[in-house]
Amino acid sequence: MFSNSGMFLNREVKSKHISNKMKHLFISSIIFALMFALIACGGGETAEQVEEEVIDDGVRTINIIGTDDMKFVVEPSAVENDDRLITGGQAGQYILLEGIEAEPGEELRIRLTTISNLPATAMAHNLAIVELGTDVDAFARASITARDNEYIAPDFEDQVIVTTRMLGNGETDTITFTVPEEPGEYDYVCTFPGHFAGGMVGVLVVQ
Ligand SMILES: [Cu+2]
Repeated sequence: MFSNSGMFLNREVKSKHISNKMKHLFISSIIFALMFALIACGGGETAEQVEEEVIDDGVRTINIIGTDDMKFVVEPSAVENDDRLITGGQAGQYILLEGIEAEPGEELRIRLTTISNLPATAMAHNLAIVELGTDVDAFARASITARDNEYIAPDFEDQVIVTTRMLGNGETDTITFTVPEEPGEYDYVCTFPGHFAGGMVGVLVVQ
């Protein structure tokens, strides 16, 4: 009983202390806002605005994650924000990404991140988009022995439109490129050994 009432007392004292603190914060924030307004009136951009411009340059950006299930996936929010993603249902907390629709000549940015519990020697991902008509199965098979070339078979290099680096857990690579003008279905694939066979593949639909 005694300890209970003690606790209540303590809480009351505490809340008074907090409300004083809040008042102080409130006044401080008004002063801060006034100062900020004065600075803003002086013209020029704030650091925050400049940073935003660098990140948000208008280029459509797709954040893709490579998983230990050997799948390309995206966050559910990415699907909500971009109706040109072709998806294939739930993959744990993510959505399976089966393809990307794009306009001919569109500027596109793909940011691939690997999330894995395994070392990079056992689990790494890339995303390589190839020309129309490429035998993607042959490309993937030939790339198995191309470890020194980030698992991109040299014989197929001229058929690769663009590729990310090979990425281990926690690594990210961003590629920005111009979508081909010729409409069609361009395959993209992860060339880490076994991953194409495991379903790490998709299609860039240009139309
Ligand atoms: Cu992979």
